[in-house]
Amino acid sequence: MAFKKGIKPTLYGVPQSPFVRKVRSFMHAKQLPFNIIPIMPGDSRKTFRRMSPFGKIPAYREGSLRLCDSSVICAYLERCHPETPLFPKDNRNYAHALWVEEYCDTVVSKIMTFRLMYQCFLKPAFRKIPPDKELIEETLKEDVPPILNHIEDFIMNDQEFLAGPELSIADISMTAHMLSYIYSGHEINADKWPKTSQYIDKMLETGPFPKALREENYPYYQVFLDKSWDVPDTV
Ligand SMILES: N[C@@H](CCC(=O)N[C@@H](CS)C(=O)NCC(=O)O)C(=O)O
Repeated sequence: MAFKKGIKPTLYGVPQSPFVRKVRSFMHAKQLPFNIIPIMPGDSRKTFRRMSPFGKIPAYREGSLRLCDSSVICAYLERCHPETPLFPKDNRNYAHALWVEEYCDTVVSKIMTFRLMYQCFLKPAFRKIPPDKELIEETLKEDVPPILNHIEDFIMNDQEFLAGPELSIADISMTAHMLSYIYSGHEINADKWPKTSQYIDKMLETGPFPKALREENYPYYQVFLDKSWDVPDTV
């Protein structure tokens, strides 16, 4: 589906960000073409700040339209391109999908991205600072299990998707954010969380995700992970 007046939108943000991944996957699921400019979070350039005043990624530009926030961008795209719906039609499924999206954008991202992926991958790879192993251990013990228990409860035994019979924003948000856990070098324990482990594995192989993962050179990050634990104790 083409955009009005032939305008191809541009998405700003490094593709490994879960929030950028969420929008990329959403756009791939709708088969919408777009350019991507891999800007880092916090970029202070004026042109970027006009789209994203707080410097967060993603930002989105379509002609004179400037947007930020993954949820806003996805909601906008759903209105403009309803042909492949990604927000459930059924009212209850719709409300549930919004809740899953909100849970992922707040709780899952806080622990999986801003804590674990930052400590295990981003900090050692890009800032050359060793990870805080105590914090990682504590997070894995205290914070990760309640999240995985919660996700396990989200997944109904007989259902392929999280909010109704079709792929929706709930699946896109969940998969996009749970990738951060994998980026941090950890696996979902299939003995403890069998439905979650199976669900994420399946999601990564289907729908918009294979294309989204190719775009971010997945699993190239492992090169950095392996090195990270050997980084010397200096900045
Ligand atoms: N609510 C925003 C959150 C986006 C977000 O926090 N992105 C992170 C990168 S994963 C960021 O840009 N952080 C930079 C900062 O907080 O200054 C969304 O849904 O897009």
